[in-house]
Amino acid sequence: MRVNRISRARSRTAVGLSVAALAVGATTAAGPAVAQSKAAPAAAPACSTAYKIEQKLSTGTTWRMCWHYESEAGLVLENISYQPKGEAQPIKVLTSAKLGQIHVPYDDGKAEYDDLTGAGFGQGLMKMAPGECPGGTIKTVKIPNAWDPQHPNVNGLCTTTRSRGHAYRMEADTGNKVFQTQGKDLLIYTVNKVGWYEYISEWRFQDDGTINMNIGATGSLSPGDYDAGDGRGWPIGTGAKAYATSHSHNVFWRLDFGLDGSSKNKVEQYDSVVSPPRNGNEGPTNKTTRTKVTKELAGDAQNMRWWRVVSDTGKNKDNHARSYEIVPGATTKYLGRPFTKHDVYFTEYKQCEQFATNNLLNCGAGAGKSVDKYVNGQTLTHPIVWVNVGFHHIARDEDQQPMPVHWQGFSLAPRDVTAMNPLTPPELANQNGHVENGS
Ligand SMILES: [Cu+2]
Repeated sequence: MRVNRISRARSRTAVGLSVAALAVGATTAAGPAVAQSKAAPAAAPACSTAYKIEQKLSTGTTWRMCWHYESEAGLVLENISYQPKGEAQPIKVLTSAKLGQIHVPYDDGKAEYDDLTGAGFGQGLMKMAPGECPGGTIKTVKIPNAWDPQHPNVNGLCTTTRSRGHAYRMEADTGNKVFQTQGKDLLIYTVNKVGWYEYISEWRFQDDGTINMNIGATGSLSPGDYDAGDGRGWPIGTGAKAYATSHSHNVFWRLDFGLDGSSKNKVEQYDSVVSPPRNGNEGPTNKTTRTKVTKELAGDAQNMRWWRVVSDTGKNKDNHARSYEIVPGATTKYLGRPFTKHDVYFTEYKQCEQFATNNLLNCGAGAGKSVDKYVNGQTLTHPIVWVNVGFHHIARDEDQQPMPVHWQGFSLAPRDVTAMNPLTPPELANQNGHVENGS
């Protein structure tokens, strides 16, 4: 069923081609990624103009990066750096960022897909109509090892900018002045068709240093799935005949940090515990503790728990170590497989570990093929961060037709990357640390 949907997605390539092409694509896809990851020296992107994305937003922040496209993983962003107006140099954030897998198990147990390495995600890059990249540029992408060798070039990578509303607002101490800025984002996205679904992979780089990664699922429900006769589906046509089978979309992102140009980043976990009032205090107390994550970890989100990746070398002008905090989005964790049981995985960099499940690369005899197996006690010197965000899709009447975009993802928020709000207006630039208002 799914295979037929792929052939619809990418012209009408013979389905038999897919398996062989995938195997070839696996080795070549790994090539450039490896070279880039090992080199990763400078903050400035090292790539030709065609593969460079550089955007100075109207608020003064510049994002720079390189991109390339892999046969299975699709878009890969590399050497991503951030330079707000007060910084003399670009600050490198990530060496590479890409999807690690989209795992789709069906509730009836009859189907389970790995959309990247088993269902043609990368091959399903869609040509974008000009109207769906408003104000931006659509770049041409050459799909490596294209299943349709006659048409490897697809106008399918949109880069544009968008307003996001208030970046901040503050009324001045005196007078009527209101300090306010409307935030601007750089947006980069592709649309990849897998079967009847179309996944919008969106990367959003905000002028305040925040990075958002989201997958939007749209397209159509699969007509072939309207057969859940075992009570696991939801009726979506007239009456109660066509039951769409419920399923999950478990999306993984793979992030190779390179804060301040070094792969030697540290990982920290923070937990806060609230205790009832005592000793005559009015209110409950809350104690926050830091745990250094020095070995590979399969981490579980909890109330008042968070992680950050800390620069080994770089400090901001307040002499605080630069870091990025992982801010999870809404998730529904799928407990059916060991690799989807955890929200975040920190693994030591290994060239052959490229996918969170159904890894195509050979890591040697006995090596695991999924991210849970990559966690095997190694000391973290060059951590790779895998973030797992799940969505349990119980179809509804509104999913026809087309299916409204459903987003899932997470953010990376800067923590002490700059000494102050990177968008601080000049009049407030002296208000760092303890400030006596009105003095
Ligand atoms: Cu779905």
